[in-house]
Amino acid sequence: MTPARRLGVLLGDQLSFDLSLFDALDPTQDALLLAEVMDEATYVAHHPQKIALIFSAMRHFAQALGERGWRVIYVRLDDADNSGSLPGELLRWAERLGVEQVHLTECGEWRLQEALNQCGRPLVWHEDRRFFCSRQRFAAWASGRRQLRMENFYRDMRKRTGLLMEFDGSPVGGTWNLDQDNRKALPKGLRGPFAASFAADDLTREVLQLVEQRFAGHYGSLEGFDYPVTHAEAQALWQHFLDFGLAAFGDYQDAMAQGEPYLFHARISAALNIGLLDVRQLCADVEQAYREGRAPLNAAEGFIRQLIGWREYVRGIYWLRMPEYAELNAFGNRRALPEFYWTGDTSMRCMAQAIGQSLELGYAHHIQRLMVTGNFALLAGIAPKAICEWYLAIYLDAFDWVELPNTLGMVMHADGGYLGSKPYCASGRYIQRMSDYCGDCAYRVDQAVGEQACPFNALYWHFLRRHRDRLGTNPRLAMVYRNLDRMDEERREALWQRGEDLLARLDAGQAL
Ligand code: DLZ
Ligand code: SF4
Repeated sequence: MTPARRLGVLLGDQLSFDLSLFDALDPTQDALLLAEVMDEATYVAHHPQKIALIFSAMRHFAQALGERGWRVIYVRLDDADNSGSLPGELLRWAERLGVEQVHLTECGEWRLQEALNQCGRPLVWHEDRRFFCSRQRFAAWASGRRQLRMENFYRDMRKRTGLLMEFDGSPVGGTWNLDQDNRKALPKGLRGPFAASFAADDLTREVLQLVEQRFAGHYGSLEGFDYPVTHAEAQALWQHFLDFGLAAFGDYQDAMAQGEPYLFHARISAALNIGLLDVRQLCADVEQAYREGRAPLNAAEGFIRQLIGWREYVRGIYWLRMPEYAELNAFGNRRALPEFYWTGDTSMRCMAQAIGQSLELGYAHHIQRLMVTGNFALLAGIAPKAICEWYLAIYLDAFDWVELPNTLGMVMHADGGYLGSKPYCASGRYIQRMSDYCGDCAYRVDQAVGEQACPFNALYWHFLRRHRDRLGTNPRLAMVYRNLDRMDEERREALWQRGEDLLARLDAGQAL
């Protein structure tokens, strides 16, 4: 084995050519390592398409690095000497190559960073510059603030990046946040654009076979795998969104419709989170589309807000608060995750649709995640760890840094309001307003008690009542508590009983 001076380790979600680690290494005397390992593929039972995406994208990236003149060591899952873990492979290759130093880019997940730091070899860490806001910068922003709020962070980021800003320092259009203009329901008959599609090449087909053989026990379908696995394909998906999705994205960002898994969403989150797209480029393209009149401001601002606001905000919170953040459970929830999250087998139409498409595609958009599957878990008092694990396993874009704060903090309010000022609890009425699900449902959205009544309705009031101690003083919930208090006693009791009954059914392992 020809020795190398230094070894650069690239993780499966670090598939970018412009990592700062490359600046520190020299292709003529250093080597790069990418390793498919069982530990990463199984620390949760990832959706088979997620494993396929990452392995295929890793193999394509290794090939591209080789073409650029790098010496690449690529470990396949089935290689005879594969130790099964990233620290194991790092040590094995550092020794075989006799390297002086091992270089890495900051991990996305605390778990893996800990494991690597404890591998017994000093490591040279590089900042992950694929984000606008470094961990240190976020910590500096957060320090001394009594309360962290996305909106304040977002405005700071707009000023810092200059995105959608006027020369005088004011936001383009005069308002920072057009969230109010992102909430239109889908007019009847309007459909999203045709979906971009990516044919599997030989390399991807080989990976699909491997995943089918080795991960048959994981939930989720491998059939119809249709994700970009190279930078060029990811760029094509992005261009498809710019051409056909962006203009209507703003209006219908929160809408849901049967048989429309993507609507006007870009579906780029998986490609972005593993490094196939560059966030700066995405933001610049969206701003340009707005300035050239190809997209309205509510679309451009709404999209940029997701990237430089929400996405970077949750990452900042993750690194600020880990590892104790993962243990938080402000409501003391202990209920197991209902079986139907793994099968989609429920009479609740909204849940069946959102879960069904998640199992089929490894994808659901933010409102399906927040206001359908997430809202149900919140109202039903599911244990945060159980629902967090589900999101982490089932979505192709899910890595702990982004999934955990979104699920534990935003969806479950399990951090007691650290990340968001109020829980996103809602009755069936919200789902009815934003979707066409209710018309085809076995339950009646206009009823709250009785066998036919939409479960979200009674569970909503049950949730508010059982957590009155914690939520009753929240000014943003004052009106709903007033409504609860105004109900006559009989109605309040009937709602409580219906809620109790639904929760008892969940505890007995029955589907709803
Ligand atoms: C998610 C994932 C999977 C399924 N497999 C691998 C792998 O075999 N090798 C690898 O380097 N990375 C993989 N990943 C991504 C890592 O889990 C990811 O780098 C960490 O979770 C940190 O974000
Ligand atoms: Fe979902 Fe209730 Fe509407 Fe059925 S009636 S689709 S359960 S919100």
